Amino acid sequence: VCEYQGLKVLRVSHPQAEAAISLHGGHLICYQPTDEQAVIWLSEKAEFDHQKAIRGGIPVCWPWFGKAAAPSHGFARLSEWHLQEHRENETGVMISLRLEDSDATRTLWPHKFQNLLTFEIGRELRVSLTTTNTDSHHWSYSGALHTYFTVADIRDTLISGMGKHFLDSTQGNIACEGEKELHFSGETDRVYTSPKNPITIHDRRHQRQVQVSNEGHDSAVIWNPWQALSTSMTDMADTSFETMVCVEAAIHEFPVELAPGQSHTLSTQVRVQRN
Ligand code: TA6
Repeated sequence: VCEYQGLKVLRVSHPQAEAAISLHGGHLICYQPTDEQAVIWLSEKAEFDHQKAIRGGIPVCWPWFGKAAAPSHGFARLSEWHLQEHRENETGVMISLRLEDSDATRTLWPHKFQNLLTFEIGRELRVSLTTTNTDSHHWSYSGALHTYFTVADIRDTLISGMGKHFLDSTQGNIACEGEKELHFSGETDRVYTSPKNPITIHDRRHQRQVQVSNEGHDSAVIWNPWQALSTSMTDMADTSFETMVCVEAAIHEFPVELAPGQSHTLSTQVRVQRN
């Protein structure tokens, strides 16, 4: 554990990969398999502040997605997580973090819970969020593993495998049917409602494909803010939209309902393949 701009960060250095995880937010901020370029994007203007979510990495949006309530995308990405377990072997490192309800979380959301967030870091990356209802009544939640991926050039990147049906957040969430491949030429904010595995990011200029396989989700969100929105955000450089795309494992359409004692796992797995 080291201090990075006032936040506690776990640094992982293993023959298979390097990574860094901030306890603020339970937020993976860097992942790079050995002999490969960075896979996860972090904004050069990211703010490392206990009151804010980090721009880039893998924000944990929980127990709601988007602006359903305040704070936007829930409180998990603003909370301090605790180290639960750490193991390693020749294939990689496993780190799990824990977040439980507190007076602060119950003011925002009146339920008892336990979240275990597990990172398996090696040639591939797997992130799993297991949510358990530790209360005496049913409750439901939604959310996302809101992964920001690095691409060489968004205009030379395409995505496949996300299905055709989506809700377009740039047009008031109207239901649309798209093509099998998504190319980028403007602001894109879509909730794909029947995604398959894997979703593939074809990063042509890096001559690689990044495969994203999600479980425990009902949707895949794909987001690029493009120029105007990037410029309006204090934690993004004006042109940094050119080197990122979010492909998210989301619980969006059908909130997960948990009875007391029940658990559910949302996960995303990331694998890089060279052309
Ligand atoms: O996942 C896409 C999205 O919900 C967009 O609508 C956009 O607002 C983005 O997430 C980032 O949200 P944030 O609260 O981190 O600024």
